[in-house]
Amino acid sequence: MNALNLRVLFSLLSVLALVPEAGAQPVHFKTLVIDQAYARATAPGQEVGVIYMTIENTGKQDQHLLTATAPVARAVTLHSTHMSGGMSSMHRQASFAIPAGSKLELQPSGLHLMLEGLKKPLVEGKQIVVRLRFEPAGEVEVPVPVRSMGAGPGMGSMHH
Ligand SMILES: [Cu+2]
Repeated sequence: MNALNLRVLFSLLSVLALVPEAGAQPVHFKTLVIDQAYARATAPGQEVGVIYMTIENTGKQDQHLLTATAPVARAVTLHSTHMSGGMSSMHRQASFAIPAGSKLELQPSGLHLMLEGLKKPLVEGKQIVVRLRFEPAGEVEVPVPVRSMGAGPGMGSMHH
């Protein structure tokens, strides 16, 4: 390989090295496709954070998300959101079902993963990791980019 080819190779590598920082790359795990993962940035001292994503089950077998963990939080819980009388409230779920051939969307005002006991604030532009345990697929790590607090309903109006 001559010097010119090496230079082309290195410039390609530096472009590729930037890709993970863009985040939200789909994660393919067995028959599951996990996409559009992101966490909401948190204010200093805020103890809870939230993660959204889509989970598609392309297989012929139903899957269930049973538990999740993240190094950045003491615990990660599965939540649903309910509206009543203009107030939203969240309820802990034992699992999220992803039936064969379906796509589950975790999104604001809906299902989400709750980060509890944050060890440090979630900073916009950074990336955290969450580990998901599916039955029967098993465990997979998903990179989760942190986005600004701005969009969507704030955590301030939510109550457990
Ligand atoms: Cu919640």
